[in-house]
Amino acid sequence: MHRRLFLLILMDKSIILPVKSQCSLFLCQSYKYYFTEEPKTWDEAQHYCRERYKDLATVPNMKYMKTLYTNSTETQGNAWIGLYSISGKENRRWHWSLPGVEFHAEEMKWRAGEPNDEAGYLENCAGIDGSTGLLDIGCSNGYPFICYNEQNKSLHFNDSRKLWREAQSYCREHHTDLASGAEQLNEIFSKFKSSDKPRSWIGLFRDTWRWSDGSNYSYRHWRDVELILINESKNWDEAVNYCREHHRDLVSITSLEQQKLVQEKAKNANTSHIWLGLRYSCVLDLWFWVNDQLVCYKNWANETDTGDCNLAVAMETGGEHKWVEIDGI
Ligand SMILES: [Ca+2]
Repeated sequence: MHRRLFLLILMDKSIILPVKSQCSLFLCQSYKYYFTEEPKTWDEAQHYCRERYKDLATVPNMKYMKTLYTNSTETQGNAWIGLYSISGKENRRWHWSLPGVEFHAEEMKWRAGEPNDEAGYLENCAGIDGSTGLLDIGCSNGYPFICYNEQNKSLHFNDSRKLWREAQSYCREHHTDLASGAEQLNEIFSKFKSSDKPRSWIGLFRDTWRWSDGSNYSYRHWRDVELILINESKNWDEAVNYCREHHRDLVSITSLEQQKLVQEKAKNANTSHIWLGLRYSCVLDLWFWVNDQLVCYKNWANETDTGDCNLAVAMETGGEHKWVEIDGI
């Protein structure tokens, strides 16, 4: 992580422990955030915070997320927080979406053979399938979902099909969160037994993200990536300029999940191909995404290593949505 950013968040953690209280550590911690406007890499920021305060900011739930927003209204830049990822699928950990609910592997009722990352694809979200049990599923599939409402301690089945992240956003907006924890899971199983409800998302997911201070909070609040199809004919350079001027950037695809999201959008194009943010650099002799990520996930129609300059990549808007190299951009 070497991107230089404008602003840095620091954290001071104090622990209030009423002697006779049975509150969990989760409820007994409070966080105070300090902002620093010195540009630093993430590693430098972590070192700085650990020397002067406690650590880079941990964000355990929506309440603290709002505190961060409130405290940063005078600044418009990005700021590091203490969340970092350890690469490698073996480093994934399961979490419940509802903050404060701890994941215990022994409470899971997986269907036989699950979780299995079927066919080698990463399946980082979980659903419930009839009364047979839980299964891991790729998060960019659309399924009905089950929300939990904290106010009246109730579960709500929703029949509309959404991606896992969309379902999570919906539940957080209209209820509290996706259904989470062993108690809710048992209630769901008993309800499924007496009905023919379809396969549905619950609030179980896994990722490789960790908090810098070592806490195990499951709270994630990723900005929704909005994919916008521009039905205008442009060359690759014009397309990049257009996207950066009017939106953020040309799309980058670094996983099968992202590929699926983009190809759904591509189906609505009125051309045979759409540009992707992938270009060949003669100077560096490699392909690079406009978001600086390396090309790990690939979906080439026929990758050729011609070494030609001025190559860019477009996705087929039909068929298997393969990537093709386009010369003379
Ligand atoms: Ca599976």
